[in-house]
Amino acid sequence: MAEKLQPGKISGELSGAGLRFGIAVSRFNSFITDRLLSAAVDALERVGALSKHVDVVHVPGAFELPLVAKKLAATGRYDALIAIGCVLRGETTHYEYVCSETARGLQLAQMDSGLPIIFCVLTCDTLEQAIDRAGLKGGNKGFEAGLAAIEMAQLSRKLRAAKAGSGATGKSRRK
Ligand code: INI
Repeated sequence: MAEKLQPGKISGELSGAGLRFGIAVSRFNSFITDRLLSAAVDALERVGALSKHVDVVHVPGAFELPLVAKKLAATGRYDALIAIGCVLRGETTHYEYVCSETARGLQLAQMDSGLPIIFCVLTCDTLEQAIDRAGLKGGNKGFEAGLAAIEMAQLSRKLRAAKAGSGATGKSRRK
């Protein structure tokens, strides 16, 4: 009978010790983004990240997040970035442009740089929906983003180590 397959697992632990994070946060709808930022910082703090290893950069609106994320990534200083914004649907198509270009720009920055960039941009129809996601009914997406940043930073480290041939799974390779 064939051996039961036991795949090697590579996962990112939730430990922030020694990791550096950059957070880009938009001032537009700061009533919401301030709450997302506090929760993201809280998540980083709870898993052992240090103040001196977390930088926060403010930008005018969500549309400006991709460029700043790209510049932060280019410093080589960080293990992961978090982009925080809140776009609310208005009467015009402006909403669609801001949402799609922000998402596209952040994904491009992430793929070009190879640095994890966590997407914490709320795109909501109403302020009420945004409030729900910034700590009222739907939890706080900022906290989730903080945890995602830690996990992705750890995972990236392991995959870098695996690439360098140091056995990221902790299991020896079977011959
Ligand atoms: N920016 C936001 O972050 N959220 C919004 O809801 C928003 N709306 O609705 O217009 C918004 N617009 C500003 C945009 O992000 C840029 O800062 C601006 O266009 C200057 O480039």
